[in-house]
Amino acid sequence: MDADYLRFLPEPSRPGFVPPPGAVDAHCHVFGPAERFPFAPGRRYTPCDAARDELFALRDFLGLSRNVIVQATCHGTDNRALVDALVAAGDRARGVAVVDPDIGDAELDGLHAAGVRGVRFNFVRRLCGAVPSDALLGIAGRIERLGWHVEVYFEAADLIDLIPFLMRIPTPVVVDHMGRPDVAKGIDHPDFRRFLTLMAETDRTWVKISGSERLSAEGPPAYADAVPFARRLVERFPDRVLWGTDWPHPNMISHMPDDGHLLDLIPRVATDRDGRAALLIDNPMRLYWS
Ligand code: 0GY
Repeated sequence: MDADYLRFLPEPSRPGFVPPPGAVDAHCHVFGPAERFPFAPGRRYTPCDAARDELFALRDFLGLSRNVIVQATCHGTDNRALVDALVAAGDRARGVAVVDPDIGDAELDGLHAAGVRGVRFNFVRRLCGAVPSDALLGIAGRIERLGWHVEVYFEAADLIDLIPFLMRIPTPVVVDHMGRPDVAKGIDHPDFRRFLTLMAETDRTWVKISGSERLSAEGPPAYADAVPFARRLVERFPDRVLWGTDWPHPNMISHMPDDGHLLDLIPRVATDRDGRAALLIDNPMRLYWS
């Protein structure tokens, strides 16, 4: 089966930035291997195999300690590859699953035992079909007892329509990839300001400082046009930001990012030691491990 886009770099460069001990990559995926964990029949893209042991090798190479593995659309609601990775990682990984609205409590309990701590709702139209909001709210209500959160992925221009829905979610909400701003529009564009307002007004909203490589038009290695967005979020909401590589970078067509370069963005977006400790350790440990 051929993948639709580039394979991840097997040998990223060694970053100049040395993460503090205990640092968490809070957004990454495992894909397949397809022979063992087939991709979803209705998927919108076919990824390259990116197995758990390759993820763990990257974690160790970059000097990171833990992973948060997020279910991606290409595996649909079949969380077996995710669970396999979580079990293999032991306490060094947590997961975010995608589940069907009619999932039973026993299955949710099983996911919890494996290390799942959240469910993901995806509103990016090119990636998956829409699920009715009542069904999603039903899931959100059912996971509350487990102390889980909801992770949401959307494009910045769609936030305005999603806000009433987000307000009805009873759990913490984690927003992927900085709310996917259009960086060409600049940091003062109303779409990004709307997201900052949401963050300011709802202290249960968290954000992933990830995806600079997909948002940037200027490209590698500096991704200079995406950095101000990340820095603004880190400066304004130091205790609700999480950082992740997004390895193995699904759907990256322009180029395949070097994870060493992505690590070197960290001191540019979190410019002091306390901010980096919050971003890389304290915040993810509080959300996923407590
Ligand atoms: C994208 C990127 C991603 C895809 C997914 O669930 C997914 O398929 O998350 C990503 O990992 O950031 O926008 O195509």
